[in-house]
Amino acid sequence: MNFNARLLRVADEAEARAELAKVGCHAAGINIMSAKAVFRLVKLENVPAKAANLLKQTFLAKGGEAALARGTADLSAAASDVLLCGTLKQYRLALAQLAQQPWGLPAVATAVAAALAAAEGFPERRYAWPGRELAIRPGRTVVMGILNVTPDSFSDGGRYNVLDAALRHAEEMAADGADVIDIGAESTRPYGATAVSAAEEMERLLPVVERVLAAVPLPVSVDTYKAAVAEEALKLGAHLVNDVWGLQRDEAMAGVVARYGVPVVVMHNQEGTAYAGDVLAAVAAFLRRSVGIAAAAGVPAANVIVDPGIGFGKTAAHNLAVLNRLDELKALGCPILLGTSRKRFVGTALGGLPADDRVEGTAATVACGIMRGASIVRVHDVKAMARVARMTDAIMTEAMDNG
Ligand code: HH2
Repeated sequence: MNFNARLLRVADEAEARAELAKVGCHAAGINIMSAKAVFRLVKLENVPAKAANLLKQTFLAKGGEAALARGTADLSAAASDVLLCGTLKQYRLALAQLAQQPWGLPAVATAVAAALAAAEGFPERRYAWPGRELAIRPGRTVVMGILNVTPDSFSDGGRYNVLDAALRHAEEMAADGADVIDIGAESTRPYGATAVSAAEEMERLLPVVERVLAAVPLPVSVDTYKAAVAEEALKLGAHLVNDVWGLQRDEAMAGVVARYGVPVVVMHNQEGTAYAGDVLAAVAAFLRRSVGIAAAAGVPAANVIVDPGIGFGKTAAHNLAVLNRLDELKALGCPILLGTSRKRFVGTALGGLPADDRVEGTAATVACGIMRGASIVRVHDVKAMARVARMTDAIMTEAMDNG
């Protein structure tokens, strides 16, 4: 007899409960054991040494662990990053105690509890407008189709042709399985993009927004970081704002989003590709700031979607790290949007393929991104990527009917 020993992977407590049920545990047993079946590592930055030491004692007492930098125990270091290790059960016991301790530990407990809760998934979101809706939920990835109205995106010249081509493209994406259309009029490409004025951006964007809203029964998102442009598009009836500067470029943007009560994508961005430390830590810190700016302006938490900004202020290696570790951003408690479509790092990873030959590479990023926690994928090749998304959803849910 070899007992057929296998290693199981459980992503969260719900999956642990399912495995306990398969063993045949009693319902009461499942309640007792599920939190012991999920192990988590939580990283904290810059915890003052006294607090870090007490954190370590508390976690050790519960059978967990807290790894600290050398020099923390003898207080020769002022502060330490901390790697907390434990089962959910050990966290619950430790956090209950930290809540009653000094030196800022209650705030540590609150932050850790929030990150752990977020890792269990965000509540399903359903945005509804007359005649259109958008649901963001586990197991059914949202496909956002890209509609560019930069002068070079449709090469056949005059204004009527540009509008007409844009409209046909939007209709085609809707027929191909897009759930939302993202319309942008300023190329945000980090290499060789020219900034346009708000007036020029509006002139390109608004007629297309208007026509698409009238002809395509899908929610429309506007890709702009300028509050004035977003506001004019929202007045026309656009449904979402996609800000590639995470509400941190134009300080009027958060107020506009709050006033119109629309969902907003906040994307990480920076000038240059230098990071003082870990790229994911920087992306998470930036997005946390964006979430805070949204909250302070009165945007409900349920209207915020985060995006790591693949290709923005990142080298090819950074992009791969962000994609492979995308699930770290779940700690923010928001759905994650991923924009990898045809981007340069895909071409680079495949030996230098041009933008029009990156569809398979993009497919790999979409599948892996969904498996790592993306809820929305922003893509050019809607027909192909909707299939990739539906297939990945089917695998992730072990179900064929995710519509
Ligand atoms: N990428 C681009 C533009 N807008 N918005 C979000 N939220 N996330 C992104 O990753 C993102 C975005 C840039 O993509 P690029 O390939 O430069 O142009 P486009 O995709 O507009 O054709």
